[in-house]
Amino acid sequence: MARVFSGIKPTGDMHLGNYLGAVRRWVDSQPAPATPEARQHEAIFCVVDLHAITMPWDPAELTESTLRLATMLMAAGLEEDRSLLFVQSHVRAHAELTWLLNCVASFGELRRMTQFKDKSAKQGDGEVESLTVGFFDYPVLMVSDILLYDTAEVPVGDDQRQHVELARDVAIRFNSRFGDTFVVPKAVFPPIGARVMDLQRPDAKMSKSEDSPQGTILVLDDPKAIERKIKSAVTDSGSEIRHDRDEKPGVSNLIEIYGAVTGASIADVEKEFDGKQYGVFKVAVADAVVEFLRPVQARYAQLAADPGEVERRLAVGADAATALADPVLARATRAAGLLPRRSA
Ligand code: AQP
Repeated sequence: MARVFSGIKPTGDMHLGNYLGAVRRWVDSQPAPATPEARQHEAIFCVVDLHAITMPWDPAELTESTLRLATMLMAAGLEEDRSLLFVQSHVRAHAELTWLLNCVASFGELRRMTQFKDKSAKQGDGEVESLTVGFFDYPVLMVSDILLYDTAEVPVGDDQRQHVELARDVAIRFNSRFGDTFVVPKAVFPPIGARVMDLQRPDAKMSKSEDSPQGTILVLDDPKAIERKIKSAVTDSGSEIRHDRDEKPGVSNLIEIYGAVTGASIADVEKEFDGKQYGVFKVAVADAVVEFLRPVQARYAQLAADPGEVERRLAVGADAATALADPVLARATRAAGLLPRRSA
């Protein structure tokens, strides 16, 4: 079985896009309960807190968000005997490998990263100067996250395509300069739900940190809020329930959401709602999303009542992740010619 690794940033609460684009696939990728050894080698997931500090942040909120997101991942179905879950900053090898790979990735590669280009374009000229070095460099941290675990597959949403490409490029370059060291990973995307769009701005992806509360369905939103947001989702002119991302981005987004939560294909959804009004369709989408999220919300309520247990699991995860990552880091530093430290 291919080893799987992926992560999520504690920049806010998990939304439906995170869940459909990534987390649900993580849950499905876990192998059946096996021996502890097998568990550690197959499905590895991480709350990537070091990625949450590239823009200004509030320390108390970060701590809280990290724990809440870990709890949500457990509620979503990451199980202790089937996968490994930890917090990125608890495993030092991530930051250490980043330095080494900073000296392999190029300035030009990072400057071409879409997120950097978009964010710098949004800032005024002078303000680009105040973006942090971490914001420019975080793709290399992400490369390290992936390569540290000899990852074969990275289940992510569509917005992460370019980052996984960078991980491939850096791994191939490192291997050709210093000998076979890293496994070259590939990204895997869900067949439907790889890019869930904002309900109010269907040309922008649903996002944790964009300020669009009405356009973003949070996994923990109560049924009334979900219903309200879906009912007020922007739709398109005309009345046909047809999938066409260019001509009908709003309706297409709802079709994809409905398909992703019910398991229906786009063609099936179009058939089911052929000749129906937008209003009827929206009620059906809202009901389906509410039912889909109900069990996760119930499990979250149970787990959140015992944060000590969540922290225990994260500690076990960090120990296991360290045991996997340290030898890979040592392999890379040795290949690069850094003098191995001998015991005194
Ligand atoms: N709208 C989305 N549709 C499908 N998948 C999505 N993902 C994010 N947004 C969507 C996937 O969720 C995983 C975790 O995302 P992340 O924490 O790395 O954050 P992100 O991709 O930068 O997007 P967010 O959640 O909107 O956070 P902010 O606003 O802080 O940038 C990834 O696999 C991602 O593809």
